[in-house]
Amino acid sequence: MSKRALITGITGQDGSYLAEHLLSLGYEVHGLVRRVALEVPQHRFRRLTHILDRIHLHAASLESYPSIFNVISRHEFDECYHLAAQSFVAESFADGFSTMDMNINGAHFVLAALQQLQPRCRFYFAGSSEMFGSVRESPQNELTPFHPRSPYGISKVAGHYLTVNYRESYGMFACSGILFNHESPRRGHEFVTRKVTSSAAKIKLGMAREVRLGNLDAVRDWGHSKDYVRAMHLILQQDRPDDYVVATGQAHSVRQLCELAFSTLDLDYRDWVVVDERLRRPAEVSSLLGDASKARRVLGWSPTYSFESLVREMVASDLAELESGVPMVPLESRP
Ligand code: NDP
Ligand code: GDR
Repeated sequence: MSKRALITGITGQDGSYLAEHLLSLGYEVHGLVRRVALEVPQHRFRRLTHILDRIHLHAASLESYPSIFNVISRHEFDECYHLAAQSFVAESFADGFSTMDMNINGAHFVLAALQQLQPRCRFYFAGSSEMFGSVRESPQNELTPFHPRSPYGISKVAGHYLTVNYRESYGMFACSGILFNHESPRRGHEFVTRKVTSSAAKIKLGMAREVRLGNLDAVRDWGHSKDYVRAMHLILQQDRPDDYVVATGQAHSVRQLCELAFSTLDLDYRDWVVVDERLRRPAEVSSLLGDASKARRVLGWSPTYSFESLVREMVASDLAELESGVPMVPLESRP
């Protein structure tokens, strides 16, 4: 019998790679999507086009407990990956209230519905290195104290502890993956890696004349989403539930990201990058670096992409997409 998994946030970067990964392992994959996504599938399902006929989609929203309860009451799931969230840190400063609502209540709704209806379903929470924020030590591991620096980071700390609390209170197999930044050609354009790689490609093709960025000195531990969704799956395959840091252990600055992305196209980033102070955040997380020794030891996980191969893949993909003139694969069918 194949296992059945529910992925919230299946239309996002990680959700789409995780769905592919689980399908390749023989899972029956279900996804939770917003009702509006079903209404404009060409745009909202662009990361899922190639697998739409192999997954089952259900309409629900993080703001609505009844909609989540309804989906979980209709199907038995072996595993639930809760990835849906307002995931853009800068946006959480602009609208902290809706970020808190979606990210904290959303996680709580999924946990509560599972506890009531399917307490044996294994649960994964998408925790984040943003929980470390103003870091107390470097590199950060599972024992490093949290000090979030944004409404987003605060919402993820709450979701993390909700997960731990359901595990401790009800004996649920509930785990939090504390994942450091991970990117891919499917990354949203608002995040700095994709902004830089797509802008470099546009500049190369004469379609843009500059890219405006905020803090070039911010340092992040960047990995590839494909590697990180493998870790999510492994976390739920262990004998006992636990929390894990997932990271590459290699840190680079936004400036180094720019240098590499532009040099891949024989460009000098200093000719094209404009620092715009308005893009700085009210409170910045200056540097994050993960220590994933526990994930390596217990899960047997390790990343396959280097920073260089990640950035080169993203630049090549953006260039090819722009040259083809077809930014998104057209949708042929809808579920
Ligand atoms: P994305 O922003 O690409 O995807 C977010 C997903 O959440 C989308 O499918 C989106 O649906 C869905 N969503 C947002 N709001 C709602 C809502 N109100 N109701 C239902 N669904 C909603 O994020 P990623 O794939 O990059 O990240 C996945 C998760 O991992 C997130 O929780 C993120 O915070 C967390 N994370 C990500 C890291 C990273 O570096 N990528 C690192 C650490 C944690 P729609 O398409 O309709 O907008
Ligand atoms: P982050 O990713 O906030 O770490 O959250 P993002 O790519 O947005 O920022 C990374 C760093 O780059 C700096 N920066 C800029 N960022 C953006 N977006 N745009 C700019 O123009 C710019 N200039 C400089 C930022 O200040 C920051 O320091 C991501 C998300 O995926 C979260 O959901 C996830 O939890 C964390 O990674 C781990």
